[in-house]
Amino acid sequence: MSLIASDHFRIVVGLGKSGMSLVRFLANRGVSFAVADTRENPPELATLRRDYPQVDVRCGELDVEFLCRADELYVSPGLALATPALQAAAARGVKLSGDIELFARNAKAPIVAISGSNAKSTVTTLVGEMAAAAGKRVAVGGNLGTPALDLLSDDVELYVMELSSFQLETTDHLGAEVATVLNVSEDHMDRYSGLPAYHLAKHRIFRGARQVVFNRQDALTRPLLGEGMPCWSFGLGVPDFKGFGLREENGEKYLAFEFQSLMPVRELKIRGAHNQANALAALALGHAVGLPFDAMLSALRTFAGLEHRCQWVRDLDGVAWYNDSKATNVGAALAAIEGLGADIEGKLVLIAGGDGKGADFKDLRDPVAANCRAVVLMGRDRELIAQALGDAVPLVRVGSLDEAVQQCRALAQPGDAVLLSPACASFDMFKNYEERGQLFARAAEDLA
Ligand code: UMA
Ligand code: ADP
Repeated sequence: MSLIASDHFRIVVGLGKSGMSLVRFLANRGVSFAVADTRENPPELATLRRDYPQVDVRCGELDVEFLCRADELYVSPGLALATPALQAAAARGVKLSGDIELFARNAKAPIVAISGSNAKSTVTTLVGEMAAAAGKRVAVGGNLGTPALDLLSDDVELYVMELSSFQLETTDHLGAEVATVLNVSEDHMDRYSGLPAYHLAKHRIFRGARQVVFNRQDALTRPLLGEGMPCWSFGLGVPDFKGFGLREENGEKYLAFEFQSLMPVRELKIRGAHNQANALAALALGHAVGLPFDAMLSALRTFAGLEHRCQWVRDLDGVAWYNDSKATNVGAALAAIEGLGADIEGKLVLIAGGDGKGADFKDLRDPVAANCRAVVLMGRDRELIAQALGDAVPLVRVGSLDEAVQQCRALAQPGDAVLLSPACASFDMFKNYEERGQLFARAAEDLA
């Protein structure tokens, strides 16, 4: 069964990476469809016109009459479902769906589904590496890397999927073998009415799941469980039955499962308490899908972390420089400030600011006061951060990242670390967080 009715008409809304994966998927299955995008020149327009010249594409403001020709709209995660034209179509009986729903209906191998405000990419990549080390034919992607539909293949034995709240909003029934929300802290408050709405979107990941993994240190990650649902936990405390955690033996800290020590923490290449939690989450997910411990531990010993996540750039005159450009929300920046702050002799000189997505920055104040020598502020929302920090530490305002790097060079003392961990998205000043991180690393490397 193709699991997609071919006698219906669909419209793909949004022609970015996920939209283009939908186009390929629908075209390969002979489904009739069109494409719409609110942008005049969406990123994949040239590819679509080259590879599928017969497909009807409408660019610019969404036309409700056009949308209502479809039985179902596959909406990009980049577009809010609250968009009036989408809501108008929905009110007239058009179903709003997305690429992950189609993926779930068509995937024949078990799915490990991973969401959370932070650490998704790190944990997804780790579970992927664990599965590969165990000899599984594993496909890794979703919100990270390859779009979900492009991963579908009869050869795949296990899917490891990073899923965003935006993708989950259009997913009715995922049916994962194991699902987790790693942590919940404010993010994307420009798309949600508040934390409850965001939390609700994230928890859609548990729909139809056969097993769950939750974070013992974050009550917001616990799903409402059906009776008898196998349930594993992770957290930095001592683990109990069905739990992954940390144990101390002869003065040495170990990653542990239930009452069994697995591996000394010092053998991990990824640093900081938050990364210990990430390693434990990956072990719990891998264990739930039957990966052997020896393969999982060998992956943990070699995984050096992803680019732009608390990544060491260089040492200069006794000051270490770290790129944490992926810290696009307050929770991620807090993990870096507290994690790295505890690891260094001196203080942090922090670079923060950008597009705050409607976040409240007040939670930064105390950790910044405890760990930072100064904060260099840039970007659209720098004054909002300045207000939240008050007089906790000296604040320096700059107009560019290069200027920020120069200021940090002047402010940092031997034993200190300079940390780019903006607590904000990058779109006000850069193409994306990767560009921000690369420009920071280059500017830091150029310092003499
Ligand atoms: N847009 C419009 N009009 C449209 C469609 C999109 O203006 O009709 C704009 C929106 O501002 C939107 C942006 O374009 O935010 C990108 O939308 P897109 O449809 O071009 O996006 P894709 O290239 O398909 O990328 C999406 C995910 N993007 C978002 O959720 C914003 C990618 O996650 C994901 O990798 C990709 O699908 C494949 O699955 C990126 C992301 O930033 C990495 N995700 C957020 C995050 O991680 O915090 C959730
Ligand atoms: P995501 O895909 O959810 O954005 P990443 O693995 O890319 O997650 O990490 C994003 C940011 O979150 C990085 O800045 C990283 O330092 C921070 N981070 C990593 N692990 C955690 C954690 N367990 N809790 C909070 N923040 C974390």
